Amino acid sequence: ASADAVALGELLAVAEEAAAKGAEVVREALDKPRRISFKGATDLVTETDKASEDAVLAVLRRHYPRHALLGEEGGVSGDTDSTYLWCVDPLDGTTNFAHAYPAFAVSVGVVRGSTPVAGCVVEFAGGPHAWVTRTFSAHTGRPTTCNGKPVRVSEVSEVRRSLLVTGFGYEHDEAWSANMELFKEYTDVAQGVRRLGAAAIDLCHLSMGIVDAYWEYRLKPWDMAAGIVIAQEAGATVTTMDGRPFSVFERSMLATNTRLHPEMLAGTAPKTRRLLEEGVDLSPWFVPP
Ligand code: 2AM
Ligand code: CA
Ligand code: CA
Ligand code: CA
Repeated sequence: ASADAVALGELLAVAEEAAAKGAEVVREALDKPRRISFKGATDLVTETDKASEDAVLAVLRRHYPRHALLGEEGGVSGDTDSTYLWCVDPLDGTTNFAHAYPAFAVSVGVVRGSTPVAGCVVEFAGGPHAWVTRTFSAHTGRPTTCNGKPVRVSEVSEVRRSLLVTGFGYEHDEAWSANMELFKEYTDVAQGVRRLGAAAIDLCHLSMGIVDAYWEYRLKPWDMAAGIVIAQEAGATVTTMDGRPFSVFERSMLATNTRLHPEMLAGTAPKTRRLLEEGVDLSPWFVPP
């Protein structure tokens, strides 16, 4: 176990170094005009997404030339037979970044099999005239930190006392519509439901107890890898939205402060099972060999 802990500590140090490099690129870009192009009608990408990914991947390749890498912008590279797969979201919350709305991040996570084992998220908060960053770090078996200090999920134990967060991807499909219904239902019963548009940040906010539960359909490994280990090591429970064990290749996620998990599942599971019965594809995004 101690040899494992050393390896995890090293993986985390590299995740932190890589995320910091990406964040430097993002920070510098904030002072310049942002040039936007479109992958789809509402699916934006900027030069900064790509520049940040290049900076992050350069650090990972230098330390681990034999590991597999998966970046949102560039896809898979490196040795796909490797035990480790790095999942990189070079700019999570691109739409927010494009508008200088303060909820975007650089997310670097490393997955063994289908389990995230270490990750770092650098969150940009504050907004114009007051940008600040928060760095969330975690590896399995060690408490999550934010800017070096331990963080913990909330102790809220009833949905009626909770602040929730969810997300909607750019595919406006059946799962998206089902989540619109869930959004409406939870708005009636929780103290509030937020939608920031940056999955990695939602998981970090869960880890520090400023939201109590988060769910979403259609997530990708790079959205979740770092955030999952950050949330779990701060006390969160993570499953699929129908209550099955979680893997980073699944396409629905329910992450809670643990106390809320049964009550939240009672809401998300029936709708998710109905989607599956209707033949909506919620199968894992990718199955590792
Ligand atoms: P991105 O900014 O890295 O593309 C899951 O909700 C992910 O989808 C988010 O983390 C965000 O990742 C992206 N996303 C959120 N809202 C979106 C929107 N309206 N259009 C496109 N992508 C969105
Ligand atoms: Ca994107
Ligand atoms: Ca993302
Ligand atoms: Ca992104």
